[in-house]
Amino acid sequence: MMTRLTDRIVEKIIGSLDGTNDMLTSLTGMSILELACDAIDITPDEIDLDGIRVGVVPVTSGLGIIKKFSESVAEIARKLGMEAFVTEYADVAGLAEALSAEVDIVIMADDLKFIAINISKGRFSHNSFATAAGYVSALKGAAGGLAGKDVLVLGAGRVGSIAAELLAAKGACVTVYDIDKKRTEDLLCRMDVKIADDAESALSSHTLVLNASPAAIDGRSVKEGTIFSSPGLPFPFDELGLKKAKMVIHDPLEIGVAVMAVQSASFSRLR
Ligand code: 2YJ
Repeated sequence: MMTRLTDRIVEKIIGSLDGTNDMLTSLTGMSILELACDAIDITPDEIDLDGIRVGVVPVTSGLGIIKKFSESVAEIARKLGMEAFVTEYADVAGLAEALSAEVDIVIMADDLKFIAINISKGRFSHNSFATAAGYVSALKGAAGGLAGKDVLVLGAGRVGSIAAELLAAKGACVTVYDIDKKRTEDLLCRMDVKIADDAESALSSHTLVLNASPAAIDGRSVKEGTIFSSPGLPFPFDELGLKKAKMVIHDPLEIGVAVMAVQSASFSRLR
């Protein structure tokens, strides 16, 4: 299942970017730029974002345009030091407009894919990978490293399965839960992870959780002091869960877009 952002969620992003950056810095020890770089295994001084031009193209297909989505994406790119604008036209005309303006990166999303294309290199970044990598880095920062630590991944969809792989590569001992057993079996064939039988007991035995599931989290199962890195939408926590958690890292768009934009820039702008 893929969760679609709503007008209401996106509406608040632009005005709260500085707050999001402060929140991320205090929770993870990294600003959004540092976090995005860490997610692709570079440091900010290894990349030149100066003067990078980003065109964000609104897309009307499927369920159509989400109000302020493109403008939020552009604003996130600006916060990273890039020059970004939303094209006046949508769809193919918008893409042509961005290309005519000689942008370095085009960002666009329909209901299935959300990508950033590095025009000069013809390579593209996926929001699913970027979101997984960003939230794994955030968890690493918040937990003070992941090597040898037990981490629970909730949800083995696109983001969850990539996150499981990245966590295992960082030396974490990964347990995955998904209600769909076919998904977890697929993961087992591909990587060294444990599969949990039920979410409740898995939650009650973990204090590091990467939540990439759209399901609600019952606070009664949450272990006191848990750090949640939680891209999952809608916001899954109840009051009790929030009280017991030591930290909840969550945002609707910023981390994923920041990693996607920096990764796209890295294809042509590494120093
Ligand atoms: O241009 C627009 O305003 C819309 N076409 C944006 C659609 C945004 N797409 C989504 O929210 C989908 N869930 C895609 C996310 C896929 C990657 N994780």
